[in-house]
Amino acid sequence: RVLLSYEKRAELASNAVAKRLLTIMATKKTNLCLSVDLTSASNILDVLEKVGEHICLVKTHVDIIEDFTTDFISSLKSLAKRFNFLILEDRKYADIGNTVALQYLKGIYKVAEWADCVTVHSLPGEGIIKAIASCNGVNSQGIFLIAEMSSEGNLITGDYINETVKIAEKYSSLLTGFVCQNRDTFKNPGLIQLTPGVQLESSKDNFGQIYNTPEKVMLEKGADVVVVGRGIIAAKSPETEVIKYKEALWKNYMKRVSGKM
Ligand code: UP6
Repeated sequence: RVLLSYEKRAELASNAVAKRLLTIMATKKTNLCLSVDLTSASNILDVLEKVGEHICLVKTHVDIIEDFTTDFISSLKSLAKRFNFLILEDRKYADIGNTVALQYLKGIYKVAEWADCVTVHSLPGEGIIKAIASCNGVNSQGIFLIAEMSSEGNLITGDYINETVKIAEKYSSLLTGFVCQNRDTFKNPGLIQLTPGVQLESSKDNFGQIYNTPEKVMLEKGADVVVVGRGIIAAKSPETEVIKYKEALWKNYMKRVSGKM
């Protein structure tokens, strides 16, 4: 899987969002996802104005925004269109299917109306995937299933990972990919490995987040789309930093597909 180009992977993907994302990555020559974990709508939009051309995906946590409005969503969508990136709401749904469908469609945020894809825990079982897929949002739906986490001491076991991958095989056309940390976690080349926990230097934060380098996640861990949050948004100049990440990731992607790893 990891030796194939994103163009080839786009051909092999059966999920429409996976196809679109892989095509954007190949066209824009970037596999960087910005995790825009800021609490002010205008700060989010400002950062995206500056870095939008360098990313394939923006990852939001919409429930941390203090001044959320539907205007914010309109602006976010127009930036996504202008710069050609997709939107992933990292809600990490984890309840029974019926509740998740309500959380996805209703409430203040109406995620189904604007997010191209969402993240979902496999913990409740396959009903959670069926529930999201049954909601007819405006967009074609994409789902990233969480198979592994980046945080130290997380409770996910080998059996949990295997069972998660089995569910994914059954619903592969509904899935965009996995949130996971290792290249051996799954084999299907039509699914995308989204890997968070990345900074330019290996390190940890105060709450157990573990950071690996771009080189390590691309060459050893098999990441396809790489999520960077504070490495970019907490930097003095996000617009300078975003280019460093984009280039470091793409250089290692090129190494990987040319077989020089
Ligand atoms: N995230 C992880 N690890 C996971 C899953 N998701 O860090 O296993 C998310 C976090 C955060 C982002 O919720 O939004 O990725 C990482 O941000 P950071 O680069 O600032 O640590």
